[in-house]
Amino acid sequence: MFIHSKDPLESVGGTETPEDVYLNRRKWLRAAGFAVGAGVLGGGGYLGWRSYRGSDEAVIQSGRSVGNETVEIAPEAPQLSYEEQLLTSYPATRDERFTYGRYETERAEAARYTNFYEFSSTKLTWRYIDDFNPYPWEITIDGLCRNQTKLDLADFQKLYADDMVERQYRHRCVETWAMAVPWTGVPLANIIKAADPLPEATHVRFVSFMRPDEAPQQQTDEYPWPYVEGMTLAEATNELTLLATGIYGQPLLKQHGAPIRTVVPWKYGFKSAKSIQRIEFVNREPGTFWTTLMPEAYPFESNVEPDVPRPWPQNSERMLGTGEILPTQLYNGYGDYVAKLYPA
Ligand SMILES: Nc1nc2c(c(=O)[nH]1)N[C@H]1C(S)=C(S)[C@@H](COP(=O)(O)O)O[C@H]1N2
Ligand SMILES: [Mo]
Repeated sequence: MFIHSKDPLESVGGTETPEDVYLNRRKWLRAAGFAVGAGVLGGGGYLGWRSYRGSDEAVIQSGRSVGNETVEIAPEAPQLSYEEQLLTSYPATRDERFTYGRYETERAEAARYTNFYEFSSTKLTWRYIDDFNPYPWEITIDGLCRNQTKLDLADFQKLYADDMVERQYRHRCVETWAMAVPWTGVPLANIIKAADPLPEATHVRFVSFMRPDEAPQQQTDEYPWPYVEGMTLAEATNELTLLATGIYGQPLLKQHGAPIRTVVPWKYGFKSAKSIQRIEFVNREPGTFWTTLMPEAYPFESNVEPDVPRPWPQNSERMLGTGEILPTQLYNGYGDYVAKLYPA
């Protein structure tokens, strides 16, 4: 029997129900290692928002009145901390077009069974992730595009505040486990549009971080670090593809790929790279982490296809938590959105 040394949700986050958004925010900040409350803010300075003494919620409301109460702004109030700036994006509006068609996976079940090879090749990556410090974070968008940029994550969230959505998606790992979880993020198509790719750009390449000091498995050369993934430009701009910063209405737990990752729900899970630092437009199919390691099992395209063994059978899947076995659907059930990308 395995004895857990701590709660997987502790690696950032809490166990509250959605009603406790206020508490959630405080807990997330604490779990992320940040003191909560007035006087400990600062270090931000990106947005010039003001905070109030004694009310995080007021901080999040950024200078407007809260409920019926008018709250006074302290004259020299400190600015929002970096993490508090990130929290202002939650919760995002739910995109009601997407439903699971099955039970939502419990937050703790998803959090304690994750693939994140930078930290461990077991599923208990939350036990190996304490040294990972994803804040602050910069993301570079470059390669074959007209508007190359380097964006701080808090600035990114501010820039795309109106595009942030919550979507309930099914997730299918090639190992045949599956889950159904709500992601918060921005459709990648919006970011690609802003980058304005050149006509010769055919693919998008996603590069995760390289920090051997924080990620134990990056100290070995068993794997081709950093983790790299890729998609065609058409796949990357499909409306399903998200650049996600959150899960279950909160910023991503570290083990889910904090602070920013892709979510590509019609492909096997490994196509959704975690903790991305660079998005690059290229003019050929890029080499990827898993294709480099095992090309037969993990070809570049890797759509969910129940009739194609990879190399083990892929026609059924096991839900995290409940253990329920369900039949696997072509494109993970997202054919209405993506079948057009793959004409027979
Ligand atoms: N950087 C990085 N991204 C990664 C992985 C990884 O090991 N490293 N594992 C992938 C695999 S195999 C899956 S199934 C999903 C799992 O996402 P989750 O752990 O948040 O459920 O992340 C993918 N993204
Ligand atoms: Mo996976």
